[in-house]
Amino acid sequence: MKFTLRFFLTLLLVSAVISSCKKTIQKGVVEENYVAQNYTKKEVDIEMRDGVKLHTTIYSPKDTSKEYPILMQRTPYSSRPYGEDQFRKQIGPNIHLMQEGNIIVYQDVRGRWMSEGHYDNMRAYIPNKQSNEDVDESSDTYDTIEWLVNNVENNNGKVGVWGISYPGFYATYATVDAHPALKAASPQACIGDFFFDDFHHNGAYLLSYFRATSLFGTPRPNNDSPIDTAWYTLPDIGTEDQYQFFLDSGSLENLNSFFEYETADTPKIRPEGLTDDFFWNELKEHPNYDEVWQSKGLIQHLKNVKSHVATMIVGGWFDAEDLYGPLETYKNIEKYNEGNYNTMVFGPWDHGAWARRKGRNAVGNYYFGDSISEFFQEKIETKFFNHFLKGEGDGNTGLPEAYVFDSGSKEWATLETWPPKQSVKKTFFLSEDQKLTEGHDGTSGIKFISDVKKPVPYSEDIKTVFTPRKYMTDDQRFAARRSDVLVFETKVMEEDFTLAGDILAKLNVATTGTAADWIVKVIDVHPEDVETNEEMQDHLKLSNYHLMVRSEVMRGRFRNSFSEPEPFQPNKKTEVNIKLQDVFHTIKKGHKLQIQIQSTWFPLIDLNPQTYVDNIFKAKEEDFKTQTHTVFTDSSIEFSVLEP
Ligand code: PG9
Repeated sequence: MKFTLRFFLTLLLVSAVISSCKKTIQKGVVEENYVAQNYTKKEVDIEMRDGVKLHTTIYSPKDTSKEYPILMQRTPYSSRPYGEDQFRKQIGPNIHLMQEGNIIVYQDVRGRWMSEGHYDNMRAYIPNKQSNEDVDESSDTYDTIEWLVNNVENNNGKVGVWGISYPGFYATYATVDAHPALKAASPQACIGDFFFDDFHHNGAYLLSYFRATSLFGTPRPNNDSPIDTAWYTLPDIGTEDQYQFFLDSGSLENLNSFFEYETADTPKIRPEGLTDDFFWNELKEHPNYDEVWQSKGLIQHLKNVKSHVATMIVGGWFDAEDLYGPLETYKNIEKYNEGNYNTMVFGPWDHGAWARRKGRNAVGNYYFGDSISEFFQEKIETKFFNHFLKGEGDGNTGLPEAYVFDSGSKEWATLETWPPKQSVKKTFFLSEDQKLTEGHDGTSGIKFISDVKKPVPYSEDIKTVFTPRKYMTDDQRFAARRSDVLVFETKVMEEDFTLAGDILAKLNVATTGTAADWIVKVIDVHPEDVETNEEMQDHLKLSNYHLMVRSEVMRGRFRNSFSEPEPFQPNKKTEVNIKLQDVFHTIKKGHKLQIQIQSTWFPLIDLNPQTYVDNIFKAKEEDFKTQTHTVFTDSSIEFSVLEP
């Protein structure tokens, strides 16, 4: 008898070990048709309060023995594949949440793909809705959740939303006038404001986004009807040398022809000066932070997020597309909604990298460590959603207020606040002998010629992009060796020096012209004796690598106001303050901290004519003039520093 029992128990133990190994293996890898095998799919057109129907795809676990929360993503990028017998390879925020079983929903937002209605980029929120015709992304989300919780079988009445980038914007929007069933929202790399995210940085137009414009501005054919295939094409500039192409193109007006779509079912008579691309028209007709852009900004509407919505804002320190958005979303929810569960996770990622599973985590040439994204997905993101959608939901997630990765020491930190309350301000001045010093030597001026015929490249790569990404960690030695890039650096650090929070460049400048852009780059200069990592481009080494940690531009005309631009007075010393987005980066002992200052950054941003014109999108050839700029040595850079 005893023997049999022991044998049986051993058998039980062995099978338990095998099945847990199987689960562990499964956890790491998505089997080919996992979704089709484990989920059913339905597609429905949900009617909004104004009668417009939004195309919605619902994946439900085949195991109907229990109830599940609903995890939803609203997107302008399509909920395809369309057809109830067509399945995505992976669904949900990550494979753990997919494999645990959740009802996963994707919805084409109003005016996109298979949904009815008309699209409006970053549709403005309507605060006091007067009728069912007053609709926005908040009301569309509310109406969608109302339908889902009342019509989807086996749902547990709790809804989570998530999304990266534009879908992140819609996830944030869901928290505004949130439906009572919404319990968890994770806006990730969420666009906050198109004047500071993506298409503009402090008013400078990102020319490097040029090819993305048609994705968001091409009218759908057949009078804007639902469509299940891509109706837009990205402009083909015919070369990988985007620097030369855009330099040769001259004024942005000369690019209009790329946005005249004969094939789309568009009005054959274009209004004077406009193109068929409604987004390109918006960009070029509204060069200032006017009512059009201000009304689209979402950050201003985060002052009354209901406490039943827990938020986890996620971003990447090296995200070239949306850095302002997630940081401002987290900070404003924190500031105006005391008592809400609101946390942030920022890692050493580029745009959306935290959702990928690549083993080695690197941004461009620079390696940060192994399985950082996988750690986030399993130990942070899954924990957050399970707690609020399947668990206690009392906020005791075991997660910190701020889960932040130090991109210099390459370690995670769990902090009680962000920025750290222990951070102090430390100011360095720019001295004539290219030093960053703690005191300043008077107010002499350092001059450089800003040549519109030879703007400073933002990257050495000969590559035409959809949107810029890799440059965020590129080596900056190529720029440091140009006479139109001013370089200032500290001595070799004798101990670790941790930057934690935002950076404020307080420049005193002058120009012989009447307009100028000012770019500041923060760089971690590596020592000679470091081993090169496998991601490094062949012509580079990690030895003496000038890692760009943060960078930002201020279009000088907006120095005092983003909505009321003003020219410079020639040769008049003028203050230009530039806030650089938060960093968490230790300049390690043996490294140096370097600042670079320049006035062109091409074609990341468009070329400033350096002559003041009302609208740079309509500048003429003769407006573009080489000028001499001056940076005075009473300019300073104020860092947020975490004292050891
Ligand atoms: N924020 C990203 C983007 C927006 C618009 C143009 C191109 C990129 C994104 O949604 O991925």
